[in-house]
Amino acid sequence: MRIEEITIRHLKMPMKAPFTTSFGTVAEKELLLLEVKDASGTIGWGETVAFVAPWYTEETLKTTWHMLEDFLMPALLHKDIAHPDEVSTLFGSIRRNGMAKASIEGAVWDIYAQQTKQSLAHALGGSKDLIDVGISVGIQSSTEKLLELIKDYVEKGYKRVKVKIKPGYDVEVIRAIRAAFPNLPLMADANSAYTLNDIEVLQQLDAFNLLMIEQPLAADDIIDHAKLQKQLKTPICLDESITSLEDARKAIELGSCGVINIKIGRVGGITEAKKIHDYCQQHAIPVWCGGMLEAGIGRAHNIALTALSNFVLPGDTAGSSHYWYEDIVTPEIIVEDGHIRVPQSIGIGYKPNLDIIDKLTISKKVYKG
Ligand code: OSB
Ligand code: MG
Repeated sequence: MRIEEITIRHLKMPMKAPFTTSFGTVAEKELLLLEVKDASGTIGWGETVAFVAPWYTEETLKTTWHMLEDFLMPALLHKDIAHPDEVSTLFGSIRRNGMAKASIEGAVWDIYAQQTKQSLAHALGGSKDLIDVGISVGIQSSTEKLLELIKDYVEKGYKRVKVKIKPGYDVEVIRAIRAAFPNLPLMADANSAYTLNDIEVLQQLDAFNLLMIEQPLAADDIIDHAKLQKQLKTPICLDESITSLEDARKAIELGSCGVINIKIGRVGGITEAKKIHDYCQQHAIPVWCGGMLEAGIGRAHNIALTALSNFVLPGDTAGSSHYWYEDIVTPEIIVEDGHIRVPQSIGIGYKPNLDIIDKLTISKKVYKG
């Protein structure tokens, strides 16, 4: 294939409820949607996951646009490529900026799946028909409100619940959840809010039979996490700290974690995500697919990736209606009994809905190189 034209749309999507983590609140999601066209006219879609502010990692919506416009699109446009794995080679001289890279690489995978007449999941080597779905619950204004939400999610059939924690909103909150739901598969995500000075608080969480504790320490750390893991019974899951296969190898060698959350954007694309998946499988480290409050295109890519066999733990990719009044794809992505059915049709299995996309678009630019 040869990419000849890319349309970037900047979308603003109202959320049903604001999502709060230890680093801040997202009340409205902004994203870039990439419509990528190759010489034969096949169109693939990609979505950026960076937030407007650099809270989670260093990338923002504006840095992703800058990287796409000034470096990534010039490196890709009008080049002959035989396989999506070559995209990361074309981007090889550009450091980091994984979310920008992943947005365009995901669209190339979509085109590749269509041209080889297979589902994206199949193109990636995935064979699951159903994937298990968990839910991530943001920080709430009261424990009562949190328990009510969890009750609703448990009744809806989600396979595990993850709650956000931060200093001062941790042990007592988890204790209350455990008391109300003794057998719930439960985990906590700190989004880097603690340091080794908080080790006693983190050790108290060992009493609650959590599946794992996600990213307790600094977003770029694997050394302190290794020290912490030696003093915790609960497995540590790394999110922010893992930006590449090399990071995963080092973290596993050091004993910094027992689980890895794979996010396509954070690791720079589907090809790198697959490599991390395979490496973890060889080293008996279970993985699951994280979420970034994606709209339908990003969600569809997550679903296809999760069809790979070492995604053995429920992920954070909920259905369209969890965050959105109206998603940008049809059919809507639905969760039934805690499962999403992996589409078997050609490509990503969902169609971008241009009427809804146009309604949510605040600016648009076409690039032909
Ligand atoms: O750390 O996994 C995270 C949302 C925004 C930023 C970071 C994270 C999250 C989530 C929600 O936990 C995932 C989702 O529902 O998409
Ligand atoms: Mg996380």
